[in-house]
Amino acid sequence: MKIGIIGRPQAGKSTLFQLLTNHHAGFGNKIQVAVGKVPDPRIETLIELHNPRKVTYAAIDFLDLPGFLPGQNANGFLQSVSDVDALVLVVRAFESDTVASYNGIQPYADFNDIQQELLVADWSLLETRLERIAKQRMKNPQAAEELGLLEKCQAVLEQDLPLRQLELDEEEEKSLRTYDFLTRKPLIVAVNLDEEQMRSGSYPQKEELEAELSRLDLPLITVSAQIENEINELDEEDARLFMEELGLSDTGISRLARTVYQHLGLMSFFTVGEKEVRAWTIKTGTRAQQAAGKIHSDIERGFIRAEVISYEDLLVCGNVQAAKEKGRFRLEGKDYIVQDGDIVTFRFNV
Ligand SMILES: Nc1nc2c(ncn2[C@@H]2O[C@H](COP(=O)(O)OP(=O)(O)O)[C@@H](O)[C@H]2O)c(=O)[nH]1
Ligand SMILES: [Mg+2]
Repeated sequence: MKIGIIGRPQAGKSTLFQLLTNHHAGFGNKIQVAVGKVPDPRIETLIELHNPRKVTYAAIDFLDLPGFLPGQNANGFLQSVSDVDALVLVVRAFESDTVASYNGIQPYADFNDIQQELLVADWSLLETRLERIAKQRMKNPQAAEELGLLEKCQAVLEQDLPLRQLELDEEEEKSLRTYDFLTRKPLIVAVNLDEEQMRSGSYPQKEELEAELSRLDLPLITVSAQIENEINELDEEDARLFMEELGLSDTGISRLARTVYQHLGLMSFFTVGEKEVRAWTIKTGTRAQQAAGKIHSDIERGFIRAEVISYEDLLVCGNVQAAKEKGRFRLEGKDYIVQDGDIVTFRFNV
């Protein structure tokens, strides 16, 4: 999974990128890519239970993008990242005498402006497509169907709403994906706060921003990218105390990862053993045989059954063997819908 970090210059994108990936973002306009490990307390417990030689967390690729400016062609700007699965839009709320602000401290206005620019980009993309299709209509029987779909998009954009708002069936969803509309991509807004705002829980334009995001059904998280980077440098006990004092119950990456998973309908199952404890990311509703394919196509092809213990049952029983003895162990077929936290062993034959 790939997530692009966008926003105005000096919003704190690179600082957030560093927080998420522990990777120092360079200067300049180069796009940087690094992996962020998805924290999961369940893995910590599985490590204690199995003492594995290797641990693999779920991971998200983050892209640190150059600051986005008004008047810039959003489509051109984001073309290089059209394959991202979601966007995180960083808006600045933090006050600073030393860091010049792009346009004052107005997170709601920043969100709105950028959203408008993305809508304009989708408009122009839509117009190009419509023209092309109008020309093809005589020759191409599929064009009529596509035209219908694009007209649905048009109706949404005409109301100044993002294409995310459009409800589509699976078939339409698939054909729309090839267009790479920007406002169709899942979007998470991250407001970057300073220490004072983190403590007080208030920042400029908070009410407007919250109201607008809830109207659009978009998730909002607050981070304090710089402070949380500083916390990362502390030893565990000091970090815990500092976070407690700030009223932070969880790290920035935990909060963001949780929001991403929820919003994109993702979940994790685990494989465990002495060799490796590992988290695997799947879409909610994935069948056991498909889930096996995450690990290896051979396991999917030669799938016989899945041996499943729920995470809670494993905790209660202490280990896999005990769970088996207590009958907290299930044999599931290929159509079993894998559940969040399932500990799975696949039996297969190739
Ligand atoms: N005071 C303060 N400075 C911050 C905060 N977050 C980022 N900065 C600083 O703001 C400047 C711009 O941040 P950067 O992450 O490079 O912004 P980008 O242009 O969006 O990538 C840097 O000097 C950061 O150290 C914050 O929460 N408080
Ligand atoms: Mg930057």
